[in-house]
Amino acid sequence: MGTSGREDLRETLARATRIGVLTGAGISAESGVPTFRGEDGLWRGHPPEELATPEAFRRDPAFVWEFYDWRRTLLAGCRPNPAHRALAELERVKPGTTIITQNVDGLHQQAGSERVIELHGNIWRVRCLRGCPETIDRRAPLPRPLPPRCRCGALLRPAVVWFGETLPPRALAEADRVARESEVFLVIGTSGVVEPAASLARIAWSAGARVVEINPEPTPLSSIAHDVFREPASRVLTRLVGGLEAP
Ligand code: BJW
Repeated sequence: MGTSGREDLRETLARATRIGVLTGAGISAESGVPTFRGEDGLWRGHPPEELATPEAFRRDPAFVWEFYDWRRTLLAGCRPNPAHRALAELERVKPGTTIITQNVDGLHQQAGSERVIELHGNIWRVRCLRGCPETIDRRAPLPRPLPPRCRCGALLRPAVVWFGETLPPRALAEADRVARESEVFLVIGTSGVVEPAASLARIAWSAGARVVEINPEPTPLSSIAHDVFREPASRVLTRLVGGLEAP
């Protein structure tokens, strides 16, 4: 970790009132959720870039739904891990903490975090391609056969953001504001290759935040990080957050 010559990170965190946190698939890895670009990221030999696209869905909606059905089933058995819980605790002692997550698994909210911006949607929600309001309970098993259809007859799709699609404008605007206003910006468990999420770390850095990367592997964002922890998120976060006290 590169904190030599700098104020201890825990002291900076203790003093900070606005803390931004960008999370990616790596924070859920210790809950048993496969990451996208790791060795376990392939589904039936397909990388997510091939499945998480509107083109793939247009070509074969049943196939894409099988992928999401498999992930929903897997996620139903996953629970928040100590890293999710440490961030919920951070928000409790530092109410100016906001999580910006690329994850669609809802584990931050399950851990008790309340200020969570979901950049890429949520896998438990579905939406009608014709624009009807939500028609399937978030966690209910999908009706068979796949692909599921809305009562209006149109296809339903997962309410997530695929490549080439724009992010929810309010979520992105809010995330941009958080990045600009943060004194400390934690970048946790993301490969930092998917835009515009990755740029939020650069925005925070340009605006003067102390950027902290927590990831066992180097990423394109490592070069802007003031502090780098090459360890699993749960280990670092329990250490960093433990003992912080509410002002
Ligand atoms: C641990 C750990 C442990 C492991 N502890 N760490 C500018 C330049 C070039 C291209 C673009 C650009 N702007 C936009 C684009 C196009 C595109 C893009 O970014 N492409 C790049 C890949 C090149 N972006 C988009 O299309 C976005 N839309 C958009 O910008 O609209 C406007 C526009 C469109 C077209 C052109 C220009 C503008 C939409 C992006 C949507 C991403 N969607 C997905 C799927 C979501 C639904 C689903 O879940 O199925 O989001 S793809 C997938 O990647 C998912 C993730 O959220 C996202 C990021 O992945 P993440 O979280 O970083 O995971 P991994 O697996 O990559 O990394 C895990 C990390 O954890 C690793 O580093 C491990 O080391 C680490 N780790 N264990 C800590 N225990």
